[in-house]
Amino acid sequence: MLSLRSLLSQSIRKKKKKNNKIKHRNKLRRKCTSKKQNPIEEEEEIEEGFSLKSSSRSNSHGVQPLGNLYLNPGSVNSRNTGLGNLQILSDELLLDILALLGGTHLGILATVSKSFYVFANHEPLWRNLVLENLKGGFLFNGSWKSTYIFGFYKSFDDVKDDFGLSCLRVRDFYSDYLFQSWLCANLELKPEWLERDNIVRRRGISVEDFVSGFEESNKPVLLEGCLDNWPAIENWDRDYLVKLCGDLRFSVGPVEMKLEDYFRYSDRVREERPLYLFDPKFAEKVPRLGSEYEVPVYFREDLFGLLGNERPDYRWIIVGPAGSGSSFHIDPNSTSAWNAVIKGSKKWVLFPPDVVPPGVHPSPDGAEVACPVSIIEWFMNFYGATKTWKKKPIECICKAGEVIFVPNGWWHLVINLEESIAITQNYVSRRNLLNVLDFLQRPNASELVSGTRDRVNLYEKFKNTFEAFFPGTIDQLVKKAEEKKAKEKAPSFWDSVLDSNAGAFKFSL
Ligand SMILES: O=C(O)CCC(=O)C(=O)O
Repeated sequence: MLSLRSLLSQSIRKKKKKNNKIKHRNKLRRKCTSKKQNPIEEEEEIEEGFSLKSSSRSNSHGVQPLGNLYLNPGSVNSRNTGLGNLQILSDELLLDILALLGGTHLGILATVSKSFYVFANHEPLWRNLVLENLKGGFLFNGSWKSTYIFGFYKSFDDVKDDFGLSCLRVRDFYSDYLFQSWLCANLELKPEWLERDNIVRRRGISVEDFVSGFEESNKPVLLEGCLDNWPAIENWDRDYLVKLCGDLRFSVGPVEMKLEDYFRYSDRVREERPLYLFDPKFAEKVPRLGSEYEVPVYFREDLFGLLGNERPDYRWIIVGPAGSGSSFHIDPNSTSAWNAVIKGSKKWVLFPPDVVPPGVHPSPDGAEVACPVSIIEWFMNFYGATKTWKKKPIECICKAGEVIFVPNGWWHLVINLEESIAITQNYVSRRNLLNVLDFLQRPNASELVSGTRDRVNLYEKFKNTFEAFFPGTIDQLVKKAEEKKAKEKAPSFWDSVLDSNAGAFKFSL
């Protein structure tokens, strides 16, 4: 019999995104629904040990995975009967069409049939409407639909409180797409997804050891104890930040929000891909934030700094609730990065440049990446595949006070395990200068280069500025890289002895 997981993996929902820096308890184990309502979920709960978040919202419209239809003989999918001729459209296409409607028409459409009621109440549609129409000026109400209505009709009593909108449960509505969207928003991370911890950890190493042991070999490392002197570690929590930042707005996905409003949202939200605060101008907006941390000694050589204000975006404050994070990507412009956790903790999964993570499909020119809609979906459908891979990903949980080094070209995924505050910076040192120059002069630089308006000219500008400061260094680095490559290719003494022996043996036959 099909399990829920196999059903879900048949309908992998892909999202495409630019390969840029985006730049997102008391656990009560309980079953998805009662056995009678949902036999597959019941079985999956026992078989796979999935559990829902203690604060999970019920599957408000009663949508079931398609597999349940086949286990309920005689039942007719009310998804189809209520859509009329539109039933031939896939759920995804139907939702794309509904996304063209404004709030009023979406509201009216919800009254047409039970099926339209479910589709027209799909929360991501209302999320888009809120973000498009109210920008970052919304007060999240517990659901995007109520936030939208309250944003426009403040006197509408019914929507004043969280979850105040009445929700109808629709019987016999089967859709993998809608069910998975709800499931991914409400699923607790499985403990086995967090168990593997195979990153190298170092405390108090010298800069030389960092360079020779990790930067030159382009290997990740988790550095402990190097944020101890940061005032940020002591000071930064949500009360401090809200007070310090007041009414200033920070980049949150496509909008700008006040911190207070963002925390109101992140406290109440239960969605598959929570909005993530990721702001590259935080230190210009609030200079005190910039002065309460310093670049760890290992990362102080940052050659993009030679460009002054013309350098691409390079530092971000990152804030997000549990479940928020960054889906698989490679960092911009072939830079390396460090990411320091100030509050909370983050689960990291990293793959080296020559291994594309399962479920991730970069376009041939690398400008776009198709990957599962959410991080949870990746864990559900693809994480297991890595168990049998020879080249296992590097994984760890990075806790407050720790820094991870992300070498250039490495794929990485990050999920916050609790509300987290972090600082990350991308940089170019002499160890990755040639990679960066190579990246900046690719033929499709206008698509690939990010974090600056002057994408096409960045190569010339950076190369010329660097040459002016360090004449001849690029040639030296090229020569060194060629020597290294030749050394790697040349057979060792023993290989050459064995080769010549083998040859001698062959000819003596
Ligand atoms: O969500 C995070 O903290 C990770 C951010 C990240 O992957 C990046 O800055 O490249």
